[in-house]
Amino acid sequence: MLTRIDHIGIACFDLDKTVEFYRATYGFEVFHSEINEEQGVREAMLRINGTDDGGASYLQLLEPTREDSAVGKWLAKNGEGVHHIAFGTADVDGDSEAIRDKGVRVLYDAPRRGSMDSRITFLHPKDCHGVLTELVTSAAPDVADH
Ligand code: V0V
Ligand code: CO
Repeated sequence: MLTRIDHIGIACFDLDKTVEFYRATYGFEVFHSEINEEQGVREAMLRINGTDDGGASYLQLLEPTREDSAVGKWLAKNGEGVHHIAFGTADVDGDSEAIRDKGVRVLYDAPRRGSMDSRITFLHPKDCHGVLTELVTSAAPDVADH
């Protein structure tokens, strides 16, 4: 079951400048940052709020590490902006299989590693009315997704 918005992914050209904008304008601080080479991103998670299910919602600021990455290609075509939305679930495997059975393309055969050791997969934007949609199970379900 999808229980919350885990994050909104925002593509940017310069992560440090964008982090500074969110800090100076809204007061949001970096909760976590990392480089994910498989996904080709340098990213910062800004924690916005906790939710009733014990999880949290974030803004995920994304700078590409290479031009041919998903975010690099998207930025070249569209410029900066909202790149994807991510729903949180305690069961990314089961939920993605159920959604695949409805005829929506799930991009990975098995979930891959996401931010903070989460497990993630993506639904094709062309099957989701133009929205690249991610499903996330946090690393510590006892803390984040119960
Ligand atoms: C591409 N399209 C999008 C889109 N990206 N539409 C909406 N939102 C997006 N973000 C459209 C694009 O305009 C084209 O439409 C069509 O899809 C094919 O795009 P393309 O430029 O030819 O690119 P592809 O097909 O090579 O790649 C698109 C997909 C790719 C969605 C397959 O971006 C992908 O695999 N994304 C999943 C991985 C990802 O995004 N990683 C970065 C975040 P027209 O022009 O044909 O109409 S990593 C992350 O979130 C992490 C680590 C985390 O949360 O922990
Ligand atoms: Co994401």
